[in-house]
Amino acid sequence: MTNTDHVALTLSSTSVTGLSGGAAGDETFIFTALLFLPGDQLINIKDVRLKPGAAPFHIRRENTLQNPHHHPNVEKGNELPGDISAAVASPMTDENRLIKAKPAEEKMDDSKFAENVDKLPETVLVGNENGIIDIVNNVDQPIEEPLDNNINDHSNLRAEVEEAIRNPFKVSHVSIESHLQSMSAQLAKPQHFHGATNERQSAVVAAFKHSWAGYKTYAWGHDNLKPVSQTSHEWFGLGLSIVDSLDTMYIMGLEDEFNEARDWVKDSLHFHTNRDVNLFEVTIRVLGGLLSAYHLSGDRMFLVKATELGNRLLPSFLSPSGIPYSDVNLGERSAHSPKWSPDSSTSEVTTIQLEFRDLSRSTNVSIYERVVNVVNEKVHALDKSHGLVPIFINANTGTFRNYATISLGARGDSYYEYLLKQWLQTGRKDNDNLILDYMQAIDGVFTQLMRRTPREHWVYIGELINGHDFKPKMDHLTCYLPGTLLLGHQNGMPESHLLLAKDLLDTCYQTYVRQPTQLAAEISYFALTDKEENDIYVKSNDAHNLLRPEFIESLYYFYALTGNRTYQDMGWVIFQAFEKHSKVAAGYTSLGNVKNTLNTRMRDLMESFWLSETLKYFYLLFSDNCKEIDLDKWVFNSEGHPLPVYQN
Ligand code: DMJ
Repeated sequence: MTNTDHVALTLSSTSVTGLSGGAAGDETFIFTALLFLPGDQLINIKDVRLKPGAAPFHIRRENTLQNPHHHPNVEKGNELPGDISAAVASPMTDENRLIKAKPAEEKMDDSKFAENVDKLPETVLVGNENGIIDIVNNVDQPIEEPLDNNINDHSNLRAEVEEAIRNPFKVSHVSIESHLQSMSAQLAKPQHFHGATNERQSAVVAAFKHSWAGYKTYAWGHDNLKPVSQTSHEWFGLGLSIVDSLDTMYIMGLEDEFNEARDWVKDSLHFHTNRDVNLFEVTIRVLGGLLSAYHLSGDRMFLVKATELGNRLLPSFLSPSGIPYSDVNLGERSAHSPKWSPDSSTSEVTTIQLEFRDLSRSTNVSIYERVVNVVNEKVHALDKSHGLVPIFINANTGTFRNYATISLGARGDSYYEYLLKQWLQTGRKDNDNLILDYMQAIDGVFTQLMRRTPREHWVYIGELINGHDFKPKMDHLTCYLPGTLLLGHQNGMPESHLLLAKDLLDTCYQTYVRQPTQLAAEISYFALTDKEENDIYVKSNDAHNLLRPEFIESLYYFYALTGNRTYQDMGWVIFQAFEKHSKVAAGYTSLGNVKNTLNTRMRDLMESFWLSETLKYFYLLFSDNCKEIDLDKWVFNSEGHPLPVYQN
């Protein structure tokens, strides 16, 4: 394929047959010349075209708690309305902006946006006697819906779940195939993509093909490729790289590769092995990957496999509380807490809902959605700290672990992501706890976790150790947040979310371009005082790069929702850095040290999220059509798999 090739692909159901490491390295930061180029702010509010009538939540903030670290240097006149305005007013000067923002070349067509968010409740935030912020609807009372509050309180649900576990090849007492046959008219129709249309997209496709060739040669059928030793890596024994890649290949127009992966799924993907797997990882990667492949290709074989897998994952939900156990044995169909702890990770039990709900909506079998709704309700009912959640939760008691860390990084991250995305998936319902919890959580981020560095004023999201003690540490995982905040703003969240998104995106970019390799470390630290040598720094043990997608994902949302090509240029810098430092003869490898170009210490693993997320988001970021995937119609799961938005 040449750089300018256009691939026309029309796949139909009939045509388709087919966390640490690193030792001491060079601690010196190298600043690129670009860093000091004069320019406008990277993101201008006017770049962002809000859906007409959006921003429906009018929040009175006079009673909200103040974060004293919000705005050390904001001058009067720069302030935005409300007490958080100064918190997000950028202190960045023109001199230290990286790249001058370019005008949007793709004009957004407002008429194509989904219906306005015009029926959402107005809310007010009031401080209660404990200083905790309550969100109070000042319009209608929430609509009471019948809930399966606890799977054990509802013998029907429990009995249905147990029946599905006993007969994983059946739904509603018939084979999965017969059931789907009976609802043929409602099954997904194939989507159409045209392949790469420019040199940058073609370069990403070439990177995918290089990765795929290495995987095929040295690790076919195994979970991951070890591209340096040219061997395979097994985690769950589910061919993770194949299943995670299906939709990426479909979107990129790689018909031959898609078909060979499809054949492997049909003939060789089995779930009967007596082996513990992680509920969350298998849900986002395998269930999400199969469902996305089904919705894009219209090939019902993927839905059959997804349904069998859904049945085999159900034992996790038979805990005393309804909060799922983290580990499930797909063959034995039993589940338990992790061996090392009685607790599940909070992000894990709250990052399975998009997939289970989609499985129910796709099959007209309600149990999958009902079991995850129980989890939603349980977690919603728990006490939180300013809307923020501890990172551990006990599946037996259904309570958060006392004094657990609060973080938007590892084990906390996608709780917040899925509050918003579930609300989008279900048609942005009025008075929905999901969006109210999301808003309260982001307010908690503002008041409890967000700070600026003292000299250069980079905005970052820290952690609360023991739930209380602030630590100026941010995982790369947190760099998903700018994209999620922008997506929320596009759907009616307040202006402050946009401004935080913008500032945080800038900071995440810095975590890349300040490193000699131009690749971000797994964890970055931020100065608390102006006595520290650097505003942003990386400890030697945190200097690894695992080919993670989060920042590229955020760049994608910024491009998709603004059409501003500046974000493509930022992504291109990073893509080239991966090409330079991570590419090896048999694929792309994780690195142990991003702080020294001469000693990157290859770690020899190509995680499946490189294929499902990082390369997919690069490809979509570089598209000439910022709406190649319409974010009004599709919602990406946490592993980068697009699933359809439903109207309710
Ligand atoms: C992916 O598996 C998912 O994005 C998950 O939500 C977080 N970790 C990895 C990528 O970094």
